[in-house]
Amino acid sequence: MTESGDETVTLKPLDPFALIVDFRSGALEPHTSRTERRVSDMHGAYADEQALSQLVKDGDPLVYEVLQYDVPEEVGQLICCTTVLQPGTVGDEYFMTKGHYHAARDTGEVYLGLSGHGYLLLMTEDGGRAAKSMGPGALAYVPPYWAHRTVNTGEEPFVFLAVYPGQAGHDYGTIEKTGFPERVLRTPEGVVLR
Ligand code: PAN
Ligand code: ZN
Repeated sequence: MTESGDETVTLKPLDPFALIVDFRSGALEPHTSRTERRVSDMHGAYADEQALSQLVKDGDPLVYEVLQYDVPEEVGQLICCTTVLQPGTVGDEYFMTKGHYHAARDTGEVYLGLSGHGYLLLMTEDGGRAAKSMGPGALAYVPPYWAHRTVNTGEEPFVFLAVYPGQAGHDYGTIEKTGFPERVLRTPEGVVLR
């Protein structure tokens, strides 16, 4: 138990652990949770809703999965997880994550690219925007207050590790309303951010 001012924070004991991350596949062993998002989970995220509906009819492919070894969602804890984002497009827009603000806005995050290539898109509620190219070894810092989404612009899975504070939580609703300022498109000239 630690005390700071009037606040008392109680941490449940958690034994140290070491996991094995396969950089190529993103496999995390052991893991205690796996979240998957298929095209049908992404309604509203892509500009081309018709292309999305067609993909759902054609087998509803997997867009991404998140593997995690759960720890308590509390101040002081750090959540570690891998994301495996598949290659593909909806219309001309590359496969991407839903994207979110942290519910606790004053929490940041670190991403480390493990394999494949893509972009990390970021934005703030007062108009800030950024896009960082991601590949193996790229370490990206998501400051507090920045929403974040990843996009796979390659031909193979884009895999990255994320580490963020236990109390962060995820606010998806705000992004569902506002979207991100940039879309990442496959064009005959190559990858375009528009
Ligand atoms: C990441 C993301 C993960 C999936 O672990 O949660 O890449 O993206 P969405 O949560 O936007 O669907 C992270 O940023 N955690 O905070
Ligand atoms: Zn996050």
